[in-house]
Amino acid sequence: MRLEDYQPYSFELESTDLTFDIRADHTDVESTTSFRRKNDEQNELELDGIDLELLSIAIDNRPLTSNEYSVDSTKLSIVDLPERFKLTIQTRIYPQANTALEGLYRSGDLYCTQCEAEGFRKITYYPDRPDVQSKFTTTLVADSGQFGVMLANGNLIRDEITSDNRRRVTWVDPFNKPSYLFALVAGNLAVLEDNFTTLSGRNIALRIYSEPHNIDACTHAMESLKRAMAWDESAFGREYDLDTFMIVAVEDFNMGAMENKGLNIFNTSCVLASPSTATDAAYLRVEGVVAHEYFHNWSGNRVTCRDWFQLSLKEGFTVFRDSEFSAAMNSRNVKRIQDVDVLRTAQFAEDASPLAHPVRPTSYIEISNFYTTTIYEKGAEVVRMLSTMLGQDNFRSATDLYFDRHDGGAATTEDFVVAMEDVSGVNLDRFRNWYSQAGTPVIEVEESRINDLITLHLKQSCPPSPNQPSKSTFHIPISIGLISIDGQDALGQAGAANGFDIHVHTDLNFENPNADGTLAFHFDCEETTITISGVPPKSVVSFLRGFSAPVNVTFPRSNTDLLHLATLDTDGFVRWDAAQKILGSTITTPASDTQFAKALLQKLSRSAVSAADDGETKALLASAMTLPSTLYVLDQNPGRDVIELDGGRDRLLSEMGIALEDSWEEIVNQNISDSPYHADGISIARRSLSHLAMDYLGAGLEKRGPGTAWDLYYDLYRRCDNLTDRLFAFSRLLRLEASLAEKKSVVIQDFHDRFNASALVTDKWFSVQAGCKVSGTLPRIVELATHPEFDLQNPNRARALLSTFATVNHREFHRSDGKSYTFLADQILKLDSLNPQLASRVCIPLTRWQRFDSGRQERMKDSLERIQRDCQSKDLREVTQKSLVA
Ligand code: 0A1
Ligand code: ZN
Repeated sequence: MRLEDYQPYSFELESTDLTFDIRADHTDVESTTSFRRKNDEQNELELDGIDLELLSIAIDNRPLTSNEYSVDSTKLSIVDLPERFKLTIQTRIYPQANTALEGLYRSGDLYCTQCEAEGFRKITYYPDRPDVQSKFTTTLVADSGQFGVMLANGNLIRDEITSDNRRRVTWVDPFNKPSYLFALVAGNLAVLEDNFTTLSGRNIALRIYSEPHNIDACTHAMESLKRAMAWDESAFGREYDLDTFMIVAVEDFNMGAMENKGLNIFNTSCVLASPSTATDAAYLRVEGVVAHEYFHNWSGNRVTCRDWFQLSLKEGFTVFRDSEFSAAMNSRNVKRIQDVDVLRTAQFAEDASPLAHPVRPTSYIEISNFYTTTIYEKGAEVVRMLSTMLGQDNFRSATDLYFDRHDGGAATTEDFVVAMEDVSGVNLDRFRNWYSQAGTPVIEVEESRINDLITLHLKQSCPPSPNQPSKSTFHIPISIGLISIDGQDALGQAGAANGFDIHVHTDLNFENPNADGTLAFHFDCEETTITISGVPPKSVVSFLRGFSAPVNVTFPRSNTDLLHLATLDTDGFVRWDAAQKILGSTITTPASDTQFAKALLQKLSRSAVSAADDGETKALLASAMTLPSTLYVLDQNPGRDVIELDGGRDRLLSEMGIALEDSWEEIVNQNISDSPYHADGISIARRSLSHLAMDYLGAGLEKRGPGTAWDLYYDLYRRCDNLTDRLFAFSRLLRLEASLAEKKSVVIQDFHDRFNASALVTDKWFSVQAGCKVSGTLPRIVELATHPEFDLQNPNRARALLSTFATVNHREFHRSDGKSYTFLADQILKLDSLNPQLASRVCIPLTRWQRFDSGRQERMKDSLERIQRDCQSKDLREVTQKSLVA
């Protein structure tokens, strides 16, 4: 599929009536659609359809004979049509045999749908594209005893028992929508009900459905939903439009959740939360995903995408919105750091890989492969840069204009940018390159200093990416501050207020939007110079505040300057980033050179000991003291031996564990809590701080004598009342000395038996073992893949074992004999025949082969080649083919 081939559809759809007759071994679907031809020249109707049994087809109630239409494995076409006509098609489908979880499928006893991006064509023949919209009426007919709950988009208008004792319900959705937003659900479900009064005083009924035994775990999702609804009104002026909003939790789901109009369908992992079955991270994720799907009602549903090349129009914007929401509900700095961490490890890696693609791609083979971190997370960064450049008020006016202009329509990323330009008057020509060019730009900074004059020389470039050997200049917003010797902001209004008289000279346009000492520069040329005069001695430049653009910065600077920033900068991101730099370079350099890491951790851990009981402060300290991930360090040093780096990381952990033992102990004692579990900011921050300190402490103890850390973790494991602590303790116990094997298997069994009733915690049981980075664990992973509770058909379970193994367990996944790659390839090929979308996602870690040393590269490619040769789906074929080209 190519962006340049886009053609509008030749017909308009006035209405779509669907009837689903659900039977034990098949479902019959009847669809009646009213078409109107848009112009006289085009008179061939093309409909999409895959894996359908066509039972009948009629135009204006007259059945067609087989020579009046043509049908192949993906399309149905009819020619010579009147200007207006009603098309009725009957198809038969087999939801119980649908393991791809696309279209209508069964999850346990429940029937549900997943239609984004192109699943509707597995239900009936239809123009399955986002720019074709219609009003849907949906009727479900099914056994009345078996299906207490029968739902579809919109409002329920009829619910009756038929003469043959079947239940028949009809739902009408008054809004136009594309087929990808269609949904139905039928099953025996419990419901949690609540309501919300909108800004204009309308009362909305809120319902969350789950399996009866999980319904108590839905309250956190419900509270999150109400907060999201209120926030979208105040932050973006967006009000909900239907009378009911429903969420259904299902156990088998390929992604996190789906924004179907008025009837969101969620992976249970993104709805359910109770202290003993969900971690702190899960509580935050539920809040974020509930908000994300809800926000799609405007950024996605009311204004949708013209074609799938525009996917980031809804996804990037909606991720930006949910991230702002989470920042407002929790801590802004902590959320920013988490987002940047994900972006720099996952998205930067994608951008540097053979699968790199622009935020607005120009071609694809299988659209499911494009639900990527580039479309989502980099897309959100692009929207964030626009909001930074326009400032809060103009950005809000521009989103208002965008919603207003395109309400009920299908838009492009260009429409979004034009709305931003129209409101602000800022020229965004070079900014558009963020949508069209792949790759992470690099900014090289050189600083020189003569007396009170600082000169910053800036140069931008962008490495080549597939089909894009050379790049044009980006328009990059760069936020800069200056931190004085005693930690004061010395630039801009804050600088003036603090008694500094500093001047900035540059050809770049720049703004001084807030009084916080941060200047925002528009870096839209290849090279430039910024000079700052009147700088007091020993002040340090604070660069790329708030991570103002998704770029790689090379800025050679002394550890002394980094230490200054890590401990004194007023910008949370820069503080964290400077700490990561010191710790990261210590991991890659010989063990003797730990003095700056030690000085840093000493200062930060002391601050933690004396910190007020404040969630934000504690959480920020915990992230600043967390060692950078092995893969992030590897990406800064491509080609290095990943296991060596992982070992370097562990060594630093144990060395610092010993060196600062007293502080760690004190942090643990201060932050471990005996009061009942709460997922509020301060409690979450205390847990992360205490886990961090226990990591250092435990690593130090282990170094002194094998097995000595057992009691530290086992004590927590035994007495905690929540999954966050228990999972932490469980995972650390498994990492300890091999001589503890017997004790470990007792704990493994104990964890298993305690939580066997919860599928989500059993997933964790698999993932902790899969992620256990002890050499020689592959046989255990292989054993788990044949465990009776392992199930390749359940995406959560498959990911818990396979994706965790491939992304977390560097030590064993990257063993040098390549046996783990072979194991993963075997599993991917098995998965391919069941669920191609999932198989292709599980394959991603192998496609990142370029970041590893040459030996591993060869073995990873061997596995990719075998997958390419033996795979069935175009999903996997696209991913393996593209990743092997480079
Ligand atoms: N639009 C959803 C993501 C999603 C995409 C594809 C799916 O099935 C293949 C399911 C969900 C979101 O962004 O939340
Ligand atoms: Zn989304």
